[in-house]
Amino acid sequence: KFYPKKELTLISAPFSGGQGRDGVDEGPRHLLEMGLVNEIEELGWKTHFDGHLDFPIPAEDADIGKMKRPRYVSNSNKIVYEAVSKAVKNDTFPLTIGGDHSIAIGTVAGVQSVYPNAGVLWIDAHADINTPESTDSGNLHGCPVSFLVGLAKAQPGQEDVFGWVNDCLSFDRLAYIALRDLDVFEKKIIKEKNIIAYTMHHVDKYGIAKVVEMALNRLDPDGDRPIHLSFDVDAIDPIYAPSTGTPVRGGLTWREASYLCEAVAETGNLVAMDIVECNPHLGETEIAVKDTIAVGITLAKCALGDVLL
Ligand code: Z70
Ligand code: MN
Ligand code: MN
Ligand code: MN
Repeated sequence: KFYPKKELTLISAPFSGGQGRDGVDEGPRHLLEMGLVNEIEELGWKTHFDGHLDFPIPAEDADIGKMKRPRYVSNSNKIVYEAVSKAVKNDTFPLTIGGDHSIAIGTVAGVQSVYPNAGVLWIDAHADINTPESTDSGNLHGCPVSFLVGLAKAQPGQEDVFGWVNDCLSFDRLAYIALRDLDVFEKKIIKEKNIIAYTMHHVDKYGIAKVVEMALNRLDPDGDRPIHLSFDVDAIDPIYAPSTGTPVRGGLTWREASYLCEAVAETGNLVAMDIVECNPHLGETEIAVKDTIAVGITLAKCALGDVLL
């Protein structure tokens, strides 16, 4: 089992360059203002927080193929990578709060740099596995997984800005839960590579408890892999988490999402977590925003052992 120590490094990644909507970079500030650190400390975790990461905007950042803001996304992720790998090396639990999901290039690569056998549980309405060629939107938050598993390759003559990511994750160490909005290429690659993937259809068919159990059994058959939980709040139904860039109906309930995090915590193997895509500028009302931020805090608490014991 990993982490009996209960020491956490909070990494704030106020980054929105992986998609087109302002405000997701303000997610971290809202999570902090709503008391994230205090809630974590009440669970007995010593928490280190050195302030928000700073992501310089490159002077020149022309599209590369369809990719939008490639240098900004890559350079920012190098900063996230350094922060996460340092936190893990210091024997602390990195909780990274975004920001859009492109920051998981850095968080996953950072965890993998210290735990090269770690499994990644990707909880999301989307698979985020588009390549720079397959993406329709050009938004890199729809592509982080393709870089991590080595599907994204710079084309001849193209500047290789993501070359440093270096396919650190093997297909059998990735598992999805809550998928329901996939592009044609994404469905194809999930089948072709036999990626562990549970959609909302599976959640309805088996229930969340069984789905988490099956996902963990396949991701970590011997129960000896560190687990990295990368949680996109759009996995959750917009009834509960409306303030996000790409809300998709038919998602996890608050309780299913909470249970999922609790069940992962229960393995004792969770070594890192990301909470991404809270956008406090979106949402019909102030209550909608508050609800979404509150969901983010709840996910962190459940993953950090609240209600267990
Ligand atoms: C689409 C794309 C997306 C959120 C990922 C969706 C992108 N597949 N949206 N995460 N919130 O643009 O690649
Ligand atoms: Mn704001
Ligand atoms: Mn995502
Ligand atoms: Mn998503």
